[in-house]
Amino acid sequence: MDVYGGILSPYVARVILTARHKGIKHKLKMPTGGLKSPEFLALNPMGKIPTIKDGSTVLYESSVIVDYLEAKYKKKRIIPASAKDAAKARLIATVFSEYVQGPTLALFRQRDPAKRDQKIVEEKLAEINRGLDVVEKLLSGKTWAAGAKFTIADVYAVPCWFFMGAMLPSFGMADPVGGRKKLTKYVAKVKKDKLTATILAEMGEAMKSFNPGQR
Ligand SMILES: N[C@@H](CCC(=O)N[C@@H](CS)C(=O)NCC(=O)O)C(=O)O
Repeated sequence: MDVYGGILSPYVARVILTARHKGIKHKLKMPTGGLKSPEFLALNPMGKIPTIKDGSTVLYESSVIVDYLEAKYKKKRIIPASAKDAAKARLIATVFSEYVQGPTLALFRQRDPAKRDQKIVEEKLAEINRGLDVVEKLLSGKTWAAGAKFTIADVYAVPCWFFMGAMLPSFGMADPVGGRKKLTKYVAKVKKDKLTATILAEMGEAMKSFNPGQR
């Protein structure tokens, strides 16, 4: 399977975490002509990453790709079997994505302290804190986000955590975990586990050479 994208994208990281967890052979690469080249637009009319090519199957949108991989590769499932547990895992994933990652990435436009709109910054930080309070209620308090097993909740939470850790301290949120007990335990697990620690390190490396000012 070809995965088009770079590891720094949280959406690409979801796909890579799923593929690695399931042991799916894949190659991660940026589209040679760029995201808006006619060749790449023929694969993904949105011109975004991640996009995958798996034999004759071409797909885009990280949530769709993750669902496809889960349906195709039945081993090491990331969606729990029971309706209730599956919904719980998806709920944690959605809260991370919509209510924590969304406002975290929105702060990216405010990264220059000289041009920063402090009102927007405060609004986004408050949104993130409200999202994290919900996360704290939903977290299992066990090994992984939704329970004893790695699930879709972790696939969404880990890239989100990367951006929180990388960005929020420069906005005055020195410790995004903020004393939340289950989140503290969860972040420690994610930093220690081989699969998740590896992707966090890779995203960190990619961040070092990312220079948006040059784009
Ligand atoms: N909803 C999409 C979002 C993908 C997305 O926004 N990817 C960014 C990289 S982080 C991208 O390709 N941006 C390039 C562009 O929009 O032109 C998904 O979940 O896959």
